[in-house]
Amino acid sequence: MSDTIFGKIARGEVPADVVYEDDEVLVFRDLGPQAPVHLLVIPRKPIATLNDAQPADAQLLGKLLLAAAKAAALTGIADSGYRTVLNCNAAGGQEVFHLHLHVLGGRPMQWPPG
Ligand code: DGP
Repeated sequence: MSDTIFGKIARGEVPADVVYEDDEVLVFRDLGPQAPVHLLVIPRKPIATLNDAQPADAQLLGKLLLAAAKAAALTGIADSGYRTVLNCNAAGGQEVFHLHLHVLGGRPMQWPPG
């Protein structure tokens, strides 16, 4: 896959407001927040879309969810509640082709999403 802005953030080449990181996962605040708390959870490993994830990535995908919950707790939205969103490809609304989970909280969420 080609490099993306999230690849640069993962490598520390572009700054981000990081709220959690470990060897495999990075969580930082979205530049254009759609809620009072809007986080992005990315694997350091570049995977373009969910369609590109392989069975060997299963543990890493689980770690993204665990990191989302940890970051929700760290930013104070775990108990009130939050939404995770994973956009895949054009019709799914994906703009950055480095797999990422959105974590949105700090306000009530509507259903269905647009
Ligand atoms: P998606 O549409 O699912 O690919 O979401 C991409 C998100 O990434 C979008 O909410 C805006 C955010 N974003 C784009 N560029 C940057 C950036 O350079 N830094 C940060 N923190 N967020 C970015």
